[in-house]
Amino acid sequence: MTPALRDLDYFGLDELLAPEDKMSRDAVRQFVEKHVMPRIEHNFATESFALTLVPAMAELGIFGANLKGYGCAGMNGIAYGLIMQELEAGDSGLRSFASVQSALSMHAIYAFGAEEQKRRFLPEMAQGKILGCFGLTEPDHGSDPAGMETRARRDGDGWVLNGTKRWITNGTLADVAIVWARVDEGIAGFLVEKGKPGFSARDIKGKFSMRASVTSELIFEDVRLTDGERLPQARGLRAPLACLNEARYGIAWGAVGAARACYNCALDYAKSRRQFARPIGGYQLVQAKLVGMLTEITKAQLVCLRLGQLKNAGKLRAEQVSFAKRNNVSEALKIARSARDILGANGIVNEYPVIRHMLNLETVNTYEGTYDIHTLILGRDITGLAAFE
Ligand code: TGC
Ligand code: FAD
Repeated sequence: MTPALRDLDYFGLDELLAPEDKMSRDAVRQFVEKHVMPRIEHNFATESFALTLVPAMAELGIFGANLKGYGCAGMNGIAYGLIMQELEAGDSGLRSFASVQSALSMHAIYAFGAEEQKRRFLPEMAQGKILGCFGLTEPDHGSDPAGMETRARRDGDGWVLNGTKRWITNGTLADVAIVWARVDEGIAGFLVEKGKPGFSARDIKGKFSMRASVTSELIFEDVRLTDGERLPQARGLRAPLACLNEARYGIAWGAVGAARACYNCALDYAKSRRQFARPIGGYQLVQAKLVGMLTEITKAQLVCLRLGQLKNAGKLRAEQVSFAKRNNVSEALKIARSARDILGANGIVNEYPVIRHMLNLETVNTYEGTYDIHTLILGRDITGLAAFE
């Protein structure tokens, strides 16, 4: 097993997992070992996502994993979290691909679509034959999506869509974009299929983070849509924000995978690298760093497990998801930086996965609500006072 994918279970949490959840996790870990690790550095170097991975991911039930019916695997929240963790131990871009397909695009159709839309899209999305993307962010509206300028105007019994979405994962790969737009009554969601006249997408190049993931800009110029292309149950900003809860849940778990990969790598390195005639792992300062990593990973694992229990019981609050996303991602980022430091000069080359994870986690700390936005969400929850404006 590649060291980066090795398990870390200091508190014996495995004993608390159901056998079938562990089987799902182990199958995804093997997939990452066999199919992702041999090529991930190439994809990161060439700013590309390996679409050849998609059929095997579909076979493992990764797409729409926790949705019921429509050809989806119907996994519980803990199994879903565990597979996100394994994907992100490979690369955050791989987990992002799965998050956007499942938690954002499929979930939007599942929760807010008409029965006909669900039947048409979900089974093929579960098989990876239709890819989705989720367009909420705009060039001038990131943390504050309520200010969005993309607009759908009524035209007879249809709609005309105009606007730009930016920083959209899988934008040019997607067959269907879930697009959030202002309408007279508030915010609405639309299904915009590739090839629609007036709809174009182009990739954002030159990223230093998430290079093995496609990030795009979507442009809508007088795109004509029918009522059948609107998500009928999505009314107001609460609809896209509900989709974000699902994705943030997966990220909270996923970040632990990236952190674990960095820790494993730093531990092995510290035991074998000798300076001043001794392994550097024998020095107290290095041990303090490793113990700090172990502690934060273990705490994040405990947060995830409880998060999963609450989700399975239908009791999970959005603010608890914010707590977990904020904590686990920022701790994973600190762990990646610390691991990079332990590797010295070797910490900056792609012979080791650490610098790739570290750079990716800069994005993960920003998207799906920045660290500070989640601070404000929690601040509002405990004080009853909103500090966004
Ligand atoms: P606010 O007044 O708080 O809420 C508006 C309405 O929405 C409801 N609501 C939620 N519902 C479900 N889940 C949540 N998490 C919710 N948060 C709020 C709320 O009850 C209200 O409902 P109603 O019926 O009363 O109208 O809205 P606000 O404009 O003050 O904004 C609050 C804020 C700042 C927290 C929100 O805008 C926010 O979360 N901003 C961050 C934006 C963000 O996270 N964007 C992510 C884009 S997608 C992405 O990054 C994908 S990355 C790819 C990958 O996942 O891998
Ligand atoms: P801004 O909102 O401009 O924030 C800049 C800084 O200001 C941050 O530090 C922020 O915390 C701070 N700030 C903002 N408001 C406040 C406030 N009220 N108080 C204190 N501080 C504040 N979006 C999608 O819709 N779909 C996707 O698939 C998607 N994929 C992405 C993939 C990548 C690789 C990246 C980098 C982004 C992606 N995003 C996506 C966009 C992402 O969600 C946004 O970048 C994020 O929400 C932050 O918005 P912003 O970049 O405009 O930053």
